[in-house]
Amino acid sequence: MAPTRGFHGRGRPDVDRARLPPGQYLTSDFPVLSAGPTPHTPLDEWSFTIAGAVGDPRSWTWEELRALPAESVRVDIHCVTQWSKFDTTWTGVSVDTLLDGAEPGGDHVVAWCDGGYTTNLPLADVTGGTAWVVYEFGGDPLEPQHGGPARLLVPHLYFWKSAKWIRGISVTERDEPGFWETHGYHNYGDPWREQRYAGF
Ligand SMILES: Nc1nc2c(c(=O)[nH]1)N[C@H]1C(S)=C(S)[C@@H](COP(=O)(O)O)O[C@H]1N2
Ligand SMILES: [Mo]
Repeated sequence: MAPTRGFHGRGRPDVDRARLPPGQYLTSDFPVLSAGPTPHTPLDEWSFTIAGAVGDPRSWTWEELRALPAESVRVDIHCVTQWSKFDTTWTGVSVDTLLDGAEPGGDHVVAWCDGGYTTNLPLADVTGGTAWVVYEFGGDPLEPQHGGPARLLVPHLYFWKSAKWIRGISVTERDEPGFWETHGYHNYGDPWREQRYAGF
């Protein structure tokens, strides 16, 4: 009789360990990590702005953002507190689409949010099909606790870079560390290099 491989032993043999960055464990939950209360900006007061060091700043209302070409992606996400979640599905607008025609005049960006949270990234890490402003998770509107109405999604970096309640992206000529980056987290945050904290 052929043994049934894997499903009765310890561990999670159905999981592709190669997709799990060092020091991470897999969860099927979706933990909520917020440094402050969940903001509730009415959609008719909401806008999204590309500004800072750009030749042509631009802004969209909620309706206008929703009318932009949307993309759906399936990605793994990795939190610095060591949980990873595989195969999360999101829908939103590529940052490439938002930056199209804005003429960035710097190599860095700061994402800013309702509630005051900020996070900094190299421009190269939000362009080239690597980042989205998403408003759906798992086919449903993004829940407020997870960043709804819209959040940044930058799945190749630790999840603190995926700013919830995002309202805009400022292009900057100099790298300007954001909230967690000035509170001891690594400036870049590559989960595959375990760039969790500054100085490590
Ligand atoms: N505006 C805002 N965005 C944020 C945060 C926050 O506190 N405020 N926390 C960050 C951190 S540390 C993580 S791990 C993820 C958590 O997202 P989740 O609550 O949807 O799991 O959001 C990131 N984006
Ligand atoms: Mo986090």
